[in-house]
Amino acid sequence: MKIMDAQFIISAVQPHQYPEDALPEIALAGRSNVGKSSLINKLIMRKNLARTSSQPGKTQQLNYYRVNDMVYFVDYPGYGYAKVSKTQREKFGTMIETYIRDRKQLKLQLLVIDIRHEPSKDDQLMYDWLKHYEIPTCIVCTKADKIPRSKWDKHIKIVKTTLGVDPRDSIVLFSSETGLGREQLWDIIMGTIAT
Ligand SMILES: Nc1nc2c(ncn2[C@@H]2O[C@H](COP(=O)(O)OP(=O)(O)OP(=O)(O)O)[C@@H](O)[C@H]2O)c(=O)[nH]1
Ligand SMILES: [Mg+2]
Repeated sequence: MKIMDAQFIISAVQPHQYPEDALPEIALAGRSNVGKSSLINKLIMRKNLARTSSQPGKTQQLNYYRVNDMVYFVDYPGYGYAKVSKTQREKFGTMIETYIRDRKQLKLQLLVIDIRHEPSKDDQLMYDWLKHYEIPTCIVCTKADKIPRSKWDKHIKIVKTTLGVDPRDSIVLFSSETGLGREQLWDIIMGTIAT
């Protein structure tokens, strides 16, 4: 994918702030620090457009990035960060669930998982929500560079069984360090946008 243009658009707190031009949206969910922002930066070949976290758990908005006047990436706040208060957690839950349920432009959800670890309870809850609302999902197992190649298959199997991945959903092995999986993920994204 050739990136001609990539821009940060808005940190949206309320649905009325979401863009109104009806471009397809690809959203990213995952635990705090799993590598969502790094993944966006890698996809769009910009080192630092999506802010990678110095303060985990701080982002409580939906961050919109527009690429090639063609698609938005929507970066969710990371979940599972211990220091976030219960009230904040509930606010987060409501915001995300509303977005997933109501946002017609949401064409594909990327659920980002650290390949090294078994998916958490929050990951499972998120995946169950997505399937409840029938959102096409791609599981992205990132930080692949952190384990030897010989272990990739075994770890992917653990992710698959723990989440109970729907056979219609794809799984991509990714690394924001090496760029592994970048083209494959773009192909999946373009495939969903086209339909
Ligand atoms: N080795 C390696 N490190 C990665 C990879 N992806 C992300 N990281 C590192 O992991 C840390 C967290 O990455 P972020 O992209 O900020 O994670 P995030 O999911 O956006 O975090 P929140 O915004 O807090 O939810 C950073 O130090 C990244 O450099 C990867 O594929 N490989
Ligand atoms: Mg981030």
